Amino acid sequence: MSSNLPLPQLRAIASSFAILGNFLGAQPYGNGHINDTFAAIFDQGGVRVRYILQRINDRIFREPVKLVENIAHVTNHIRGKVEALGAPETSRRVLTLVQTWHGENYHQDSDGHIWRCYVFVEGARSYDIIETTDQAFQAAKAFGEFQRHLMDYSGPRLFETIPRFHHTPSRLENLKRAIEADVRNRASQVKAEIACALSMEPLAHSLLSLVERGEIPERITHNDTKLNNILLDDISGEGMCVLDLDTVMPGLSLYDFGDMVRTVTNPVAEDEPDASKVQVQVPMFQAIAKGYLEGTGGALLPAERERLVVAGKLLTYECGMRFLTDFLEGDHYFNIRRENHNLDRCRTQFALVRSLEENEERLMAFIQTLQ
Ligand code: ADP
Ligand code: GN1
Ligand code: MG
Repeated sequence: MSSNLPLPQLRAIASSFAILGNFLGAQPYGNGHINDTFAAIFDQGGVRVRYILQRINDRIFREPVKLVENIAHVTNHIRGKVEALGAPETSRRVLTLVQTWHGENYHQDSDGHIWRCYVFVEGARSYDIIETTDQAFQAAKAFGEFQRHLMDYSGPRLFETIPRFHHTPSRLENLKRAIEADVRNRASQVKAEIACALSMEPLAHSLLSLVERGEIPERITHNDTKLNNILLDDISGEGMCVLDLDTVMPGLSLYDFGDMVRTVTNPVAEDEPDASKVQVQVPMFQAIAKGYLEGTGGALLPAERERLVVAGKLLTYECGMRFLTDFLEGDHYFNIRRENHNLDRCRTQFALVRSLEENEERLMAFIQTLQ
């Protein structure tokens, strides 16, 4: 989601990037929760060509210039891989940063905010709710391939854009601090959600303890593999382009798989006000497990495969806690569009964790069939 900006301001920003032709207009675009995203249209020799303009959220990403440089390194590496594979339409398969007329990967506006510009990937779309198991498979396969492409990344060390991003025990500590401070006097309204979050504390340590024991490796991961961060081709349905590279940094493959479980197996929107509609879709889970294993091309260790279900529970729990914390703190992190928006989001997440627990044996039994 994006706030609106006056057209002359958007025109000035768009004109700082090395785009030929005439600026026709720009509109807020997409359903992201973090950055301000616009689709800008240019007339290039009689053809209307779109670009994505994004103002990076610098309350969340404190070093936006280093973040854009990360993205340049990652996209250059993946472009090399895609080209080596001989895949057609490279600029639809990896994000392409458009440079400014000065040859920079970003533009700084008069208020000091950092903007970037991407080639718009046409003929593909992102989904907030999945429709078919094939879409689930394709999305997971593409996120798996993304992970595989980064396994031999040897460019400059990537900057950690949000420290401890998936350190779930820290997320729980943040929640406890928010409950204690209760700056908006909201804690009494959410006693059940607080109790639920606290009762699941052991889950918070489930993957970190494996990393500490050296059982699962750190890799370069995406870390925000929600469904609307991938574009599926309109015609073939293939997972075309992985988006939202702001949190690409060292992490666990299981974080990427877990966030897909969170967003793909839920049959309703993340912000559905009636959490009783949340019920894990087992065939969707099966499709992403198959797709991710295929995309990663056999690179996942048995210790990782065994934790695919736990990862889903963990990432969903973590996200639910983050929404609850933001609700208690007055909604300053995630973009909201209505009262109690973060609370509705938190409730769907906790309902999904419960449903994953209820179906755990079935899901685990399916994973065994894949090994
Ligand atoms: P946020 O960090 O706020 O989630 P994203 O980078 O995910 O921002 O972008 C928001 C939305 O904009 C995406 O979900 C997608 O629909 C759309 N989008 C982003 N980049 C492109 C692109 N290069 N081509 C087409 N659509 C894009
Ligand atoms: C945010 O940027 P977006 O909308 O793709 C958030 C994710 C959350 C997600 C919940 C940088 O993702 O971590 O899981 O919302 N991104 C950041 O919908 O915090
Ligand atoms: Mg996004």
